[in-house]
Amino acid sequence: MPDLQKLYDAVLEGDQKTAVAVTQEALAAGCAPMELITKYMVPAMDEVGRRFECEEYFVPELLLSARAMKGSLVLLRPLLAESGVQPAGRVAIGTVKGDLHDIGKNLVASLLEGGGFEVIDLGADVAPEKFISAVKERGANIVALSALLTVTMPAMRTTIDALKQAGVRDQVKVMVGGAPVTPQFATEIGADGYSDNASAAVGLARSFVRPE
Ligand code: B12
Repeated sequence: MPDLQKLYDAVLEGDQKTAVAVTQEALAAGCAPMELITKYMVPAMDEVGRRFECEEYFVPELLLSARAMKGSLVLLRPLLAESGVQPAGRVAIGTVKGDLHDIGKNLVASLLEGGGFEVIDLGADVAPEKFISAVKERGANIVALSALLTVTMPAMRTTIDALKQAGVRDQVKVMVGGAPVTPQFATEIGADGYSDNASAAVGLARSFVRPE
């Protein structure tokens, strides 16, 4: 069994090569992908955020840690999807306009795929029109919006308003999330649901398609 503390350290130190190597070893030893994410990788990113806040880390360190985390997620993502059940619905997911943070959004997308949803991943910095096209042209019945910056939270409201303007708001359920988002904010902007983590996001999406 590999020393999983090394995975935590590799993400914290932005060492993508080691993060990927330890992930590979852990998977070969039978570790559960979700455990690697929740027990080691997410806590490491939390510590990265803490260091950034107290100015021990700066943007280059954030980028390196994000890159290390993404490197591991490339290996883990298909395995999360494998646990899938019946296709449950089609989710258009993206980080809202102006916001480049996509790690949490990617995690939510992976777990939704794992939960049997078809996922249309629109990426980061997504303009409202792209969500509208995903609903109109690709038949998304759930729209999932992520924001990590307080200054981009208003873009969630703008996106929901744009869905209304385009006449498609009634065809979809909208869920929102990301570190600064609160349940109260979700209600204020007219979203249908909020969750503060990726696995609860799957439960939320299920409640939209099988509401009983
Ligand atoms: C990595 C990181 C970056 C990387 C992003 C790389 C990438 N590809 O994502 C880089 C270096 C690019 C970056 C840039 C910036 N960042 Co930054 N970044 C972070 C950091 C350290 C981690 C974020 C992260 O990935 N967390 C891990 C994931 C797993 O958690 P999560 O995103 O919250 O997602 C979970 C839940 O929220 C939820 N969720 C997320 N989305 C959704 C969506 C739905 C629908 C649902 C239901 C749930 C859900 O589920 C996820 C999994 O459980 C945070 C600090 C922190 N600890 O949050 C700062 C942070 C978000 N960044 C911050 C800042 C200020 C910036 C910059 C402005 C810095 C600068 N001066 O340039 C820029 C902004 C660039 C831009 N326009 O977006 C601030 C934001 C402050 C604020 N309140 O607005 C933070 C909080 C750091 C801080 N404490 O000051 N950043």
